[in-house]
Amino acid sequence: MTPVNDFFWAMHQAEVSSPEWTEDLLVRVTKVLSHEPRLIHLPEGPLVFVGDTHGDWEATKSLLAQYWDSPTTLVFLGDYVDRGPHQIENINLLFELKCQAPERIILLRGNHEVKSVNQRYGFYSEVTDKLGDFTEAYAASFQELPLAAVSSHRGVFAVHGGIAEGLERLEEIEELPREVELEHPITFQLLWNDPKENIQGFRPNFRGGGSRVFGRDVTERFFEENDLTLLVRAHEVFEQGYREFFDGLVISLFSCRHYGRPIQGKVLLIGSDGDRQYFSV
Ligand SMILES: [Mn+2]
Repeated sequence: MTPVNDFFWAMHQAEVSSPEWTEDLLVRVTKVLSHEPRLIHLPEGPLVFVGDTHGDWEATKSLLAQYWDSPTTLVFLGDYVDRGPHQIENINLLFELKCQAPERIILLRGNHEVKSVNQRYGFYSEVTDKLGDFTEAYAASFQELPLAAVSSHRGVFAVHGGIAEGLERLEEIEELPREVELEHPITFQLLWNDPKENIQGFRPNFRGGGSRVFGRDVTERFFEENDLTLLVRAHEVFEQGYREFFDGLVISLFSCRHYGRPIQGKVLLIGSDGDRQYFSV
């Protein structure tokens, strides 16, 4: 395990969200993320997958207290900011850990790690009010976040939204550009699409903007083409913190504890041998 200093356990809200610290942090994390591939290959040890946290800093701290000292790799599926009560604290804490132990914690990009979305859903006003002129620096760091992860020996694919129409092979993700906005249609779908029961193929999604819902048939075809058995994704709120689609081929996670109403946030632990367990946040 990578030792981590006591910094974040003792950290107070004022420190984690100070302009001085943020300025230095965003330079450091942007550099670290710029060296990561677009598709992360996960190690063979246990994996903890975390869904949307949306500014629930307390949930993130609780997860870290539970799992940081265990031999797991933490895979966060995106949507760290917007909506919740402590967005700056949440993203800054995760970014600091990414700098300290880049192999231990994987931060995938969600559809809320995007400038135009942050302008609409609260993050930019929180940044401007509390920190000052940091919106461009956050946007520069967000465009470096990897898009997806794969555990080859377990056949697990992880991405914020889901599979994308037009994407045949996982390796194609490695060539997707680093963009402030999600202009590439495959990138956009990876971060915005949703699974849907009882449909065939890809269909238009009510979320708009070129997003789609995908059915079981195209999921199975993508799995076969890429030697996969499971898709772990986030992006949708469920009261119990998770939902399984297509008889367990797709697992959707939501890991913050409120969304205008109380939610039972969940994370998913997948062991080295592929066994799965849900835990409360
Ligand atoms: Mn989302």
